[in-house]
Amino acid sequence: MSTSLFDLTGKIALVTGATHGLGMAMARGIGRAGAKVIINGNSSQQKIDNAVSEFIQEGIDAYGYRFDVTDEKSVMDSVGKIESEVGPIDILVNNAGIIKRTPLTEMEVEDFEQVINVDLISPFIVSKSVIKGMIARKSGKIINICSMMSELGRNTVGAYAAAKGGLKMLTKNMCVEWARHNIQVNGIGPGYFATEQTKPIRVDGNPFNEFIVNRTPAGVWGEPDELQGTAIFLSSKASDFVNGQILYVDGGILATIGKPNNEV
Ligand code: GCO
Repeated sequence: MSTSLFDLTGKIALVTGATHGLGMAMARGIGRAGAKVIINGNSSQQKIDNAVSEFIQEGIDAYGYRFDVTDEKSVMDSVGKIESEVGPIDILVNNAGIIKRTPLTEMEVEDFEQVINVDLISPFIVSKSVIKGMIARKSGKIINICSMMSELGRNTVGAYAAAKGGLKMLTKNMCVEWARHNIQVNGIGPGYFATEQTKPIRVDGNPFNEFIVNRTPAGVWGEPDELQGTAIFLSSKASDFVNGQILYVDGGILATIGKPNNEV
């Protein structure tokens, strides 16, 4: 009998794009809270195997499944395999995502489409495969990983902002359609975190690095593990009446218009 509102013992969580970065950190947090964790990736089986063995060494009950989240048939087949081999998916974290930093005037249409496919359409595809079981069981948690770009634009990330802005509204619409089945659908909007994805804009000397530190009231880049608490909260009983919300974990970025460089 779980005693804590935040205890995920007995739950099964699928986290897409969880072989590295924020996805892996959130999957680790959800696992540490007691859930069985299904790690999805599509780049290499070795990366999936490495992540699974790392989690198992830490005492987390982890499994790995490689599938392309943009391929509906592959997703449906994989979800079916997961639910027969591991068990029903109680928690889905749609984390898999890509970014292409190119000015819109120079961006090829196929590049724009690829960002939309991975960052916006795949959460729909994976949720559509998982939701049938959740509705049948009248219980489920879906967490869509949004972004600062769900609220703000910036040069060179137009496709990503369009996708993440759309994912914010898709989250709200999933809530509207599925809340009646005791399914909670929320988003997490990470601020600027120190990951491989942000490495190119975080290197010392890159003006963007100083800009972000200055633009973030906390004055630092986030560390991936700092997303774990929010991921556990939105996966747990503690958030059973929270629905259609995007929780921004951003060190205060969205609370401020910023400050002059020389202001303390
Ligand atoms: C960028 C960054 C951002 C962050 C994150 C912010 O190029 O501006 O990569 O997109 O990764 O999405 O929430």
